[in-house]
Amino acid sequence: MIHTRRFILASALIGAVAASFPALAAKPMVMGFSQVGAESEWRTANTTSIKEAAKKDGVVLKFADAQQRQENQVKAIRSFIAQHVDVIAFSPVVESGWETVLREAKNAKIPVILTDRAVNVSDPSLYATFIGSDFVEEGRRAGRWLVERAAKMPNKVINIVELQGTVGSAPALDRKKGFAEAIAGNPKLKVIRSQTGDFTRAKGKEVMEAFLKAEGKNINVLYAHNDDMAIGAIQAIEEAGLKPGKDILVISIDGVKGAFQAMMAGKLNVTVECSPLLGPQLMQVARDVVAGKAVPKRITTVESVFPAEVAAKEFPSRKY
Ligand code: GZL
Repeated sequence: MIHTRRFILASALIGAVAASFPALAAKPMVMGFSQVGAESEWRTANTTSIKEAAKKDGVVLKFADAQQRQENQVKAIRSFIAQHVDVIAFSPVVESGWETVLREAKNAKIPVILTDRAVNVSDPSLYATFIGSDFVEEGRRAGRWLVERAAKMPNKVINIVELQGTVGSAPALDRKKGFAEAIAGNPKLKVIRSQTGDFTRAKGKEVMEAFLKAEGKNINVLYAHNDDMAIGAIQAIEEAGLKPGKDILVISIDGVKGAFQAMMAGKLNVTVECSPLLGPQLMQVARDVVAGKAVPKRITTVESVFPAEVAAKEFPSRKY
């Protein structure tokens, strides 16, 4: 009994001392974060979410923008290791080529959290968890919307052109796979051209110009792996004298404000949501990982589909 009383007294004393000397309080968690780049509205919103969540949570964030280059991400991760950060998080620009640097982090006993995009590694212990969307399902949702729409179209054949995301990235590979899966059973639906627009508006416009030059009025549908490429392509469609959303149906993914504005203008038909607002969840799971708590290996974000009919109603509540 006496021991318990002494223990409680000692704990209270330590607590009081720590509170009066902030330096003795728990030191803030230090996170090294390597971001893909600033290639799209989605990415900008993702960066804002992470920085705001770190600030709100009292996390010291060391943030590095890789400008969509894997070598810059590898360099940043090595720098975080050298700085002995508590935890490393990153959105891998492409799926492969991470084994070596992730093993270096593991050997340094620094946990790694994947956000947004997955990696292809033989040893899943190289990362603690992956927080992000199910890109295959996003592709399926885009395909399902088109299958339903095609049922009401008189066309015997519906020709689709596809703007793919960054070559080798998880969202590009998986959105292509999911869309193809969803339309496979419909003989009317044919992908006649498919090429990367690297997730940017500029490249999306450039590739759509080439599609239009080659195929012209033969194109009935554009499927873009993100809204930025779709918005760039919409400009190319208009410059070719055609009506986006009418002459060519436009389907895209992300759900950024620019897509809602295009839908309200009648130029985009549907956007499949892919939420970039991963910051709060990342900070919470990072604390759990650093504290040695068990966390799920895969944390999937919950998302919706927004057809043009609901754009005006939903737009005021959109956060990105
Ligand atoms: C998806 C994300 C993709 C977005 C693009 O989670 O990785 O990268 O769809 C962004 O807008 O560039």
